[in-house]
Amino acid sequence: MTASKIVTTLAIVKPDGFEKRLIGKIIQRYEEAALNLQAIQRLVLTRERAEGFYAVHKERPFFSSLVEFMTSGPVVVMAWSGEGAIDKVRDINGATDPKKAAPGTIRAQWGESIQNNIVHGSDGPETARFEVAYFFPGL
Ligand code: 3AN
Repeated sequence: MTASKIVTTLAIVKPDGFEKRLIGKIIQRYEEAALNLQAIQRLVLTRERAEGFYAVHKERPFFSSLVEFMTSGPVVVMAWSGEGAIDKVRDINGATDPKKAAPGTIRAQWGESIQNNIVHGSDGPETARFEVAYFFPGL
């Protein structure tokens, strides 16, 4: 028997997802994938906190617009754990560009653009560790 590896990942309902009242539906998708909610908080990101979170993108042309968007309204940050949690959340979210996202994914269903794409999910083990600790240092 292979030992299963439980990991924790960070998901965010972005301001567009909050405004569209999708929090319950998004949580339901993750729960249906047998993921376990470890922590959750509703907050409005300050510019500094959003810039720190997206620091890896700071040289990208879309950085200031992304920070502007992420600070434009409330977000819900969540830590989810389970076997393969990082990939599961990304599969449920769908591709960054809603037009390219697989049918039935959150972004295909509700995303409006590459930037306004409803949800965030950590993209790998290192990022997940950084991002979970960024919002939930005790976890
Ligand atoms: P993902 O969130 O799918 O891992 P990343 O990490 O490449 O995508 O990008 C982080 C966030 O930056 C995306 N969720 C999206 O909101 C925004 N973003 C990425 N690429 C672009 C782009 N070309 N134009 C505008 N915003 C973008």
